[in-house]
Amino acid sequence: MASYRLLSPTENRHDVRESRASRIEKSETIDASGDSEEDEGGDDEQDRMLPFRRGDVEGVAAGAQTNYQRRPWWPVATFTLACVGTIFCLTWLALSLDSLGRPEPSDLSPLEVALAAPLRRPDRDYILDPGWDFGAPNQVRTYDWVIVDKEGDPDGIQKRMMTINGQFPGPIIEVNEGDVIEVNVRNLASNATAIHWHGIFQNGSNWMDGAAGVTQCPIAPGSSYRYKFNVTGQAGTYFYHGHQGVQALGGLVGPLVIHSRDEATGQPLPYSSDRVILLQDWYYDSDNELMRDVLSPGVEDAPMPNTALINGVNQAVCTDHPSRPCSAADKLLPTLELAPGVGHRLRFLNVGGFAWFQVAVDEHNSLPILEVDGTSVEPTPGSALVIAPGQRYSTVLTADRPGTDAFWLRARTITSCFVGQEFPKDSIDEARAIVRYRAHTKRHDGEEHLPLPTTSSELSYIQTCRDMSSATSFSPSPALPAPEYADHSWYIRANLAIGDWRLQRGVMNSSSFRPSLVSPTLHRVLDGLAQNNESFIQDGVLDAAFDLTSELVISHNGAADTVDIVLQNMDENSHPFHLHGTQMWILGAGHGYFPGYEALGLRPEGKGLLDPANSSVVDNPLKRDTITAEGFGWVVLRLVADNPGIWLFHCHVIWHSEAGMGMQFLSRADIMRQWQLPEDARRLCDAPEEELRKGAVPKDEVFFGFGDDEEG
Ligand SMILES: [Cu+2]
Repeated sequence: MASYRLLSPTENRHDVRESRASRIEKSETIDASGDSEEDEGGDDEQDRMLPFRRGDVEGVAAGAQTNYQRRPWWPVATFTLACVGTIFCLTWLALSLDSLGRPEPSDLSPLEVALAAPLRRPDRDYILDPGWDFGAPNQVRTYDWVIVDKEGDPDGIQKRMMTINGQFPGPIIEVNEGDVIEVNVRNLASNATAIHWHGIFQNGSNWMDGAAGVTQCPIAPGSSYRYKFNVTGQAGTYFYHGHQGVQALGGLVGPLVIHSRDEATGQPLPYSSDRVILLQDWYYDSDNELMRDVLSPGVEDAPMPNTALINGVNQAVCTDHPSRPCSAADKLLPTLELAPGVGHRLRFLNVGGFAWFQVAVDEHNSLPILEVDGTSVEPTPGSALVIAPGQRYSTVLTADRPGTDAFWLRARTITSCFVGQEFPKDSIDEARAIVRYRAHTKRHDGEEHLPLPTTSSELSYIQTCRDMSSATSFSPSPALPAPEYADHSWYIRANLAIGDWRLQRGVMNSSSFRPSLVSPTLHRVLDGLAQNNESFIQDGVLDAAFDLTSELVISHNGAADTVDIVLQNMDENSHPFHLHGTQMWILGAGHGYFPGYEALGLRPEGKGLLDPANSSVVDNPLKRDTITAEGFGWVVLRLVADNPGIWLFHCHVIWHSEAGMGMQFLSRADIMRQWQLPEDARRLCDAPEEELRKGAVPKDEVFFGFGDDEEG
């Protein structure tokens, strides 16, 4: 059992639990195998939570003995019991009468509750629990979500959104390493959906990965699905998002934090508070219409966002958008209230679909980094972050600047990532939040009207679009050495290409990914393996089992094959590539053509070190789940393909992934052939195809004929 050193006093724990009652419906302890059981250690646990209870009781008893030693004991005991009983009865009566006067939440349907909920989430919702029990027994953490369409105005301009429980962004999931996350999703929206848990390994639960058409059929409108998986062998900052079409853009996104067991004691940089900060680009037009437009014949540029949000908020300038319903008067910017003189952990997540962000806090030139996509790193000096869609960084900000107590936190979109494209004149390319030093934090969520910061930024605009690791050396801590020898090396070319009917599509080698929403890859693989179909068992490119023009699937059957991906970006745009289920070591990256393994200190095909005395390339390279391949550049990634399942590898720019810039890796078919797909996972596919396709990318055929007319 880990230590409880960071526990706050008992009453604080009580408050925290009360305020979180709506987040966590119930929890139960589990044993090491993940099975549920009754709370056997309950008494033991309570004793630890109330360390002074026994002593206090003994003290009272001793006092009583002194005062009443000449009287018989029973009248005192009877009187005390009578008093306690009366107080209990009166309290119960008062509570019952009080509740009679209020409408019971159960009188309202989940849809009504979600529609009535305020869209905006209070700032305090994204502060991690200060009384968190890092040593709690592993347990099932249960969340009930209703997905609803809702008119929202994150920055004042109204838009049709897709929300979880009527709020935006989604609720935080906060768990310990080894816990089980259970999310009951009830889809009351008009489009089908699937929820992907970005960065979660899903070891042994591939069908919970939430990639529509890859690991599951979408959850049709009106249907429900229970996601249940454990989070073992990983900790840090993650998120979840809709993985059908471009719906992650319209509100279906939220943070997920896994605490490591030694998080309270093992930090090289101390901090006194911990919170998540979600960054995202934001579009005013309908996401589905934008998707249809961008996939239409002759369209080559992705749509440019109208603005950017921090934790779901910004302030629009309504007069710039006379044709849109807008009221930004009540849009107070998010505020980070920080106790002065100490450090604060800020977990930045780029949950957007398109823009890279440069992030800094005015006048704070030190922003050391602790974590990169779930990998703990030696504290790495820095003053600003560059963060691609899908990436996360944890930093520690020390509230120690003299002179003033309010500063702007800025998240600025990096325009050099959009080659040849400009932001529209009326767009906002910088989202801001207020950093305020406050000794006695009163969290009134902006009810008080304090003066805004007057600080200015010294941040220079950057001219490149690369990951921070291209210029900064990150050292995972503890060290995570990569294998020296790769069993396979795959050369993958990624680009956007204009094909038939003048349709621009994302391409990997010669494949443009079209997921099958009615028959996900995982289901086909499991059926094929059950029938001993040889075409699913072979190693390498599965060209007999899949049509390579729409599904490039590469299989690794070895017990723990080491696999290299040499990713060559043949496009002027940068692409942030995300691999589901596994982290990747970055062995090298650069501009131009891949110079060959020798340039990295490795033998051809990655088969061992060139010089056995020099192993620096594999000693402790950064390991993460989302990396940027810069425009006309390359990266070499190494992974161990030991997680059984089918895993999507795709660009996290949503316009590119939905245009087909994705492929799949199949790992450990030998283990998968023993799997029995859960019935409820299979049942999602029973819905009619037109229901499953709601909110998905239109089929290419929809556009056929268009181009001919224009050209003819
Ligand atoms: Cu891309």
